[in-house]
Amino acid sequence: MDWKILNIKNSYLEKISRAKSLNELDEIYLTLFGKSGEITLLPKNFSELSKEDLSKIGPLFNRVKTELEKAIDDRREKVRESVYKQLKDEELELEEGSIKKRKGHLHPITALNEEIANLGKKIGFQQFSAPHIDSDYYNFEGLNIPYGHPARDLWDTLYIDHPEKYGFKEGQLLLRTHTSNAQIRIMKELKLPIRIMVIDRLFRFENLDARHEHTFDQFEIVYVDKGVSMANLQYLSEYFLKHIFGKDIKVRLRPKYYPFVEPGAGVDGECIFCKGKGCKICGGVGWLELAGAGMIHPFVLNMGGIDPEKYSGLAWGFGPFRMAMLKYGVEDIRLFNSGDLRFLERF
Ligand code: FA5
Repeated sequence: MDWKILNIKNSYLEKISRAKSLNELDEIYLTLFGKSGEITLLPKNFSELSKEDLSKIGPLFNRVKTELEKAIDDRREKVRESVYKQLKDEELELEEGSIKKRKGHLHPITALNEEIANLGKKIGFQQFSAPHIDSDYYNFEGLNIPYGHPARDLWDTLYIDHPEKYGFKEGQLLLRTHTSNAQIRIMKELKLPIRIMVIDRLFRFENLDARHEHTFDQFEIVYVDKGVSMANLQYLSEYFLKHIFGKDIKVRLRPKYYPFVEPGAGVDGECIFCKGKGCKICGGVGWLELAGAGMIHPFVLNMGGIDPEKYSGLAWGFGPFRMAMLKYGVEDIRLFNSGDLRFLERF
């Protein structure tokens, strides 16, 4: 064993002293100290050693490990110095036009949200905003989802401890799990008829995968007037989706339960990755759920101070991140928040 340790030491000290770049040193570091690096794996065999051998090998192993780490650090410093020196010695040749200007652009989600906002504005919908940190009442209770109701499990919620720190006196505080937390405020604060859109951020304690983020946007519509029906919902869905995806987009409405609408619907777009056949990205179903929607429940209209006998309303919450996946052919939703320039430069 001691022979093996010394062998690793000698051969790697030699390699380290010859390394000419930081990349080369990173590679050496990984072969030694990475998950299955030579140094990382060595102690696995220590259990086979006698006590006496272990008392010699243990300290030797620790010494060699520290020596190799230090050799890599020192060599890194030397490589850096020589790169700086080289740069200093090089003459900078600057001519007009020799530096390319990098032009920025809007993030694809911001661009899509702007497109949505303009489409809504054209047909008389105005924007409204509600708090990101909100009370349980606006996010759940007032939307017909009382404490302990099983439907709360539909939203994996991030609760906030010690609300007094944020200037609130009592009651449970949370990060809103949907833009529907705006609904009661919209009804209470605005005059009828109501045509509102909320395009904003929300947060969930989510299991992440190709189509689930923890921080994402929703585009909520609240439309309340006399005689509003599911036909308006169908029309508005088509209006927005056909403008955004082109008129060939295949959309389906299917029954879906939300406690704050009756009837409720899920709005799906055909998965462009498998053309409806079912793949990893759409979870094998051939469709990507783009929105939840429905006719506003009389309980919620009452909470908003609106008489459900006289008025009816529709609401939906679209997911612009999911829409952007379909529109731009993005195979993993997590790329949008990644800040990875290689991804952002695709747009
Ligand atoms: C809601 O959040 C309801 N508030 C929607 C609603 C509004 C229903 C008004 C009825 C009336 P849901 O949890 O299904 O519903 O989310 C709505 C949309 O947000 C989904 O269809 C999807 O497009 C998007 N979405 C949901 N979860 C995620 C996630 N983890 N990552 C990215 N997008 C998501």
